[in-house]
Amino acid sequence: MKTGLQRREENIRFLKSVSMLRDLPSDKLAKVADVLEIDFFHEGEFIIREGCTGDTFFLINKGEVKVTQTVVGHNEPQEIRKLKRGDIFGEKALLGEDRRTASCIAQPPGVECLTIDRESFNQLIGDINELRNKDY
Ligand code: 6JR
Repeated sequence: MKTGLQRREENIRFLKSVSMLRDLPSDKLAKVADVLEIDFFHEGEFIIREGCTGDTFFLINKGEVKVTQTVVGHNEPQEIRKLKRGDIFGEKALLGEDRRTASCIAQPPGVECLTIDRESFNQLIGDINELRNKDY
């Protein structure tokens, strides 16, 4: 059984490995580590569905996520990229877009994410320029 302190230290180590968060001041990093929740998704599960509203920001701790988007002229949403450990997603609907811009689907054998809700996102990381200006 892990103690709260071990979990926090593990989270801080992970957060420092996420390039976009690396430069956060350590007091903010510690706060982020305190509010993180862990969430598991089975293979094939939609973590995010394009067009829905959303209040959650995701960091991938384990596994792979496929991103798909509706493209004019295609009946099926098209794969636009795959995301892996240390990558983030779900920032756009928290930064002004009112709807999810793409679908994010857990790949085999499943995905473990760390999540941050809208309120903590706004307080702690919503002003990171690299995140705000992320240009796909
Ligand atoms: N584009 C998440 C990953 C992309 C990508 C292009 C776009 C938008 P969300 O998918 O945040 O939920 O984190 O909207 O809260 O190439 N993602 N690759 N989004 N949007 C999203 C991102 C992640 C879905 C992408 C994404 C666009 C293109 C034109 C508006 C207009």
